[in-house]
Amino acid sequence: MKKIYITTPIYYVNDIPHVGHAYTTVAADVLARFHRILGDNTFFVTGTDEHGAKVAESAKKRGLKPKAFCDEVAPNFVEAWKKLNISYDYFIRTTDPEHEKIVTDFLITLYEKGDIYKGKYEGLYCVGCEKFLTEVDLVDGLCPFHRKEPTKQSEENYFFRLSNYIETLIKAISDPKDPNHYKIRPDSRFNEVLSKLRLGVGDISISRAEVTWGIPIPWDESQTIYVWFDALLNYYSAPIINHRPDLWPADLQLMAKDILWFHAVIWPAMLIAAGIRPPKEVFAHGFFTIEGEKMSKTIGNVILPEQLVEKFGTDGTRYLLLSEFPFGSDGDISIDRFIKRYNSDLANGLGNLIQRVAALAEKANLTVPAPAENPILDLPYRVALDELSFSEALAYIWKKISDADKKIEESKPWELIKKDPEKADAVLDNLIRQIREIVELLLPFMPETAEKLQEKFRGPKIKAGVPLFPRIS
Ligand code: ME8
Repeated sequence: MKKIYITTPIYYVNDIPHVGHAYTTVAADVLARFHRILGDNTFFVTGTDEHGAKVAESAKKRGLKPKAFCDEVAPNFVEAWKKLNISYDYFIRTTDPEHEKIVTDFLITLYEKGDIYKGKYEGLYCVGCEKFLTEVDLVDGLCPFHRKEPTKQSEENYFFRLSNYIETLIKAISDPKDPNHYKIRPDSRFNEVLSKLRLGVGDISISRAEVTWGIPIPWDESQTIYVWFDALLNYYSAPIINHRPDLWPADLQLMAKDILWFHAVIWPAMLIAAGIRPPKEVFAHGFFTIEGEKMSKTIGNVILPEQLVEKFGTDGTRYLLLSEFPFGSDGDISIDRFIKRYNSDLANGLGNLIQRVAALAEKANLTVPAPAENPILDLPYRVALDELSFSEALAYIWKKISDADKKIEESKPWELIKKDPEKADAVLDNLIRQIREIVELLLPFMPETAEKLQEKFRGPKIKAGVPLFPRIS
């Protein structure tokens, strides 16, 4: 049985779950559901990133102790994922004591190997990013992501000898035969990482003297572990906490391009340093804007998953998020375009086909045989999903929908019902088989809808029922 362990980033717990988080999480969910259908041993993890300066600041603003604050807000993510029907196997929180213990032990391993040393750090820190920036990163003196001036920080920190691993990493990403080989996809991102590695990379600070909200450095309690060092290890802790260490290495780690460097360079280097195999693949999808603007609280254009679910339903939202633009690319979304696409693809396309065929089958009083037990998913669809080309997999399904529509137009079963009932039955029987195929392919993307349709078209008698996707404005 093939194993597949899929992860999303663990999102900063202080943030409100928004459509950006939903994008990655829905994508991961589609893959997890697809692999479960294929019969693979699937494990899907998401969760929340709960330590560090940013979370501590938010807790202070709310007048709460950091842990109490995290306990209050972490359920926001659990709730959001429930609304989107996310089928994660485990939700990890970095304040879980088991995770904290794994992080501490991991750090001790690197320390004992001589990969950690004390040094002085001076640099520009952006709390929004939870990372040091260089002058090159700044735009007009500001962090380009958070549009804030970074603060100057100078302190004694512990460093990880990342620079020692650059050659190892270059070999690991370039040579499929390397024992530490891992893929970075899409290719453009691979090239980006490779050229940056070739330019040379310095060591990184992995502790903080100023930040108290974090896991203490075991041999020096005046410092806490840098939030990213702690957070990345969630991927490794989750299987151990679940008593399934055999799930490691992760097979597919999803994120957006904003945090690719942490996942494609720092994370594998940490693992290789500890003698652990890196994940098999990291995939960075694009960033989307909202009507051409970066999504931000300041601009006030943040879209929340529940707003979308309220308007388009759970499955409508899942469909719209993944069909809008190719997964690896940057894109733009807008509610207006979502409405148009909903009406054209879901109300007219899928909804209309279902309604027409079901109504005709009812009218013809058709009897259909039970569907086959083990449907076979078409090859082009499987290839598209293996490539994480969600929009292509969906386009493949929608091509089948329009083919079925054409078939109805050509054969005019509503006329045949009177003129030639036997032929009408044959045509409708065929259409129902096509719909069943479409429904199988929809399962990972629109699970609730697909299950309802499986029920509706199971036979022996089919009823028209109510439309699934009434038009909206
Ligand atoms: O970075 N377009 O968490 P985070 C596409 N805690 N994806 C988007 C997006 C957008 N406009 N906005 C957010 C962190 N995302 C760390 C991760 S992992 C060990 C620690 C998604 O809450 C995308 O997946 O800032 C991005 O990588 C992630 O949210 C960042 O989430």
